[in-house]
Amino acid sequence: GWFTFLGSREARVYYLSLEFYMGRTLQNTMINLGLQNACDEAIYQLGLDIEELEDIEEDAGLGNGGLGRLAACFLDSMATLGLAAYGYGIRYEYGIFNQKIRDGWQVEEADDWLRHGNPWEKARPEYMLPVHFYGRVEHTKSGLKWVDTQVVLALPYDTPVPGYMNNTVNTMRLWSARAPNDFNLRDFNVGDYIQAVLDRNLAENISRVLYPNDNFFEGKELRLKQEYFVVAATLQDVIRRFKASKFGSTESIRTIFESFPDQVNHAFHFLINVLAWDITKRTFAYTNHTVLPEALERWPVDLVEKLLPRHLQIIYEINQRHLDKVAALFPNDIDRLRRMSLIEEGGVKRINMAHLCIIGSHAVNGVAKIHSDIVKTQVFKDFAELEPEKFQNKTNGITPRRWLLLCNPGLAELIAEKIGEDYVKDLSQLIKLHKFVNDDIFIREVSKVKQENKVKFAQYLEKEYKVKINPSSMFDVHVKRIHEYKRQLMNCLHIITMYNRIKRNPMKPFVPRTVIIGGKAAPGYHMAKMIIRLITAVGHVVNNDPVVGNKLKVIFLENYRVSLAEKVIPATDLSEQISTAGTEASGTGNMKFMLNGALTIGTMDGANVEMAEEAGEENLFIFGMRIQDVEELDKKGYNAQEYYDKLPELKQAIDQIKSGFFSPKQPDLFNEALSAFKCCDLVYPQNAKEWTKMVIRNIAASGKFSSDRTIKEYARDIWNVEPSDIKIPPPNEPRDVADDKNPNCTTQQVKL
Ligand code: AMP
Ligand code: H2P
Repeated sequence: GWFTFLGSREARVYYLSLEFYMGRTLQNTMINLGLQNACDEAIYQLGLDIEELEDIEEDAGLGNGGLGRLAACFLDSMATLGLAAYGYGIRYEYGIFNQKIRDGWQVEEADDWLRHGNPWEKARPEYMLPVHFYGRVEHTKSGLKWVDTQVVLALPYDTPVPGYMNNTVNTMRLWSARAPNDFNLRDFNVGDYIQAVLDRNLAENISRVLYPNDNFFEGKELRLKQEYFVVAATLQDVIRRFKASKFGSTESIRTIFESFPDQVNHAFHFLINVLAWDITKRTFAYTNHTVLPEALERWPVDLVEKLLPRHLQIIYEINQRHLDKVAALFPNDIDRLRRMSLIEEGGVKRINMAHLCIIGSHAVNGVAKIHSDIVKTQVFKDFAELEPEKFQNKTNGITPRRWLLLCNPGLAELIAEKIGEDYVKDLSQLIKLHKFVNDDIFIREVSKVKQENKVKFAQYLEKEYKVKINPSSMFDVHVKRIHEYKRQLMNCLHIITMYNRIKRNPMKPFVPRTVIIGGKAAPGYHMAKMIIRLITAVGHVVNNDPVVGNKLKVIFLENYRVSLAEKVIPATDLSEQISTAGTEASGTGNMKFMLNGALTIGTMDGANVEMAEEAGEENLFIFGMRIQDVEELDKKGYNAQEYYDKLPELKQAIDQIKSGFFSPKQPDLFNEALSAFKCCDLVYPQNAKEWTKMVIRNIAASGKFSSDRTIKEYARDIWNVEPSDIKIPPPNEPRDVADDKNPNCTTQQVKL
């Protein structure tokens, strides 16, 4: 969720997220503060290797995948654009698990990322706040009261977020759960002091661990506690800051709340307990990140009633008013009322959280054109008919600082030589590279940088994992969370098909290929884990077949994470973005590969559609069904057998998996994995120069996908705030990085 305070230059933007997938901080800080060269030089003088030092830092893995990394890119862009923006989230003691591969299977290890301390954070005990849970609702003379609650304290930790070369440092504030000192002593366990101290863990478990699900809703009580914890603590903090500001301090409470929406935007039920419904709507905006039905939150009413009894009553009240409005506009349309209700009946009664977000916000947006269309015309069609003006698109982006300057200095420098350095803050300038598409020297230099990146990555793999790959083969990379809709299984069928082609005709020329697949499976997602096992099994057979030799290698990249993405993406030739049309909301990995000079093999899904629009469809390898084809096929009924019967190579691959060819010790291992697949046709590159020209056309066309552009659009169309690119020079006395006792200092400034 997001929200902003104040429609003007003083506005504060609040980005609330259960995930901030920050990765490492050291190099990014040096780059954004313009200190990288000085630091490199100093470290070199000390006889040390800066890259070795950088590699010691743990990733801050407080996210699962694209959604959490988007939040991190947005923080960088908001600071770079000079918006007074705060990221608010949870300081998980354990981030996303570390993935180990044992005997070809995924095993999970706890991510104890704080073991050696975290030098980037500062605890702020002076801003600790209470959050209430459980209890009951009492009728009193002054109205309904929520009483007998259990209190957990929210202790904030601040991390600075520097903008790129603009003397601006924003704050990411993450809450840690602390038990009050009288926890379980006052009301319970009287006399059992030891047990009461041990029970403090129960309260502090709220911020213990990140839920490792990607695109999947699991209705766990602890997760609901996490969600309420971050919202309740953050809203109190925001209101406290507002009251202390020049807008809040001299006003009466009533007036404060009247001017609140102009100053804060994104969506919450908690707030209506404090503010009126229309103020809530004007304050919040809702961004939808997925349309997969199993990912959308539907909290059981019983659970909400137990944890937040008063909030449930308020949700019922909101629903009543909402349905009255719908009924007035669409009389006698009972089915529409059922579809649009916040409460889903039939079976377990549940609250549809997306419905609540839509009606409680002034804007609703998807994250790529195709996705925003689906949101508006399919998934939330009824709501768009009610309030069409709410619905918008904001295509995702990535920060060019981390995803080009930091991870691919060779390419960044080459680009700067041609078009200057301003593109780092205005990525649309990459279009100027177009005039070098036929420049032989530039073509050679671009392909040389790619080759260097590939050699470096190959050396890394050999050192860390003892696997040898051929750096002159094509690096075909499929890295992202393992999920059926992302179709790693289809990629695997393609690998088997290539293998069979080599075996059938070993003398026929074959473009040597190294297929690299990486990503974590949610620990409870059985099929995703089976897919990993299939990939490692196929790799075992292919990599050890002397007939195949150097032509084809299959690597499962262990423990894919932000810092590993920074290594593999610049070394990639071919980027796999092959989700079924209509399933991947946007994707952001696709953009990182495009910017780093990989060509995309992909479906017309998510932001791939706009990448093809920018670069020209002829500069991507687009294949597969379009969204209309998927709809038609769904109507007609999808019959996998038909494809199996029609396509002999596919039949062979499936038969091999079925017969235990890749798992001789356990021939029936993969039977269940075979139930779902789709097929595809590929185009192979043959001509190195033509390939690099396509690469240059892609880089030149990737300017749209900067998160700076995304944030500017949110600022203009949804938050009504103005980015201020030019910052006031720093004052003489340096200020405490997160000193928000200076209410007039919207962004904090650091003296270098
Ligand atoms: P996607 O759009 O699914 O390709 O993923 C978007 C981005 O999220 C990637 O480029 C990575 O930066 C990050 N990402 C996705 N999955 C993971 C993962 N398992 N571990 C670390 N980072 C990931
Ligand atoms: C999700 C979507 C992506 C989208 C991202 C950010 C939930 O992340 O599926 O398509 O780009 O949000 O909006 P993920 O990459 O984890 O699947």
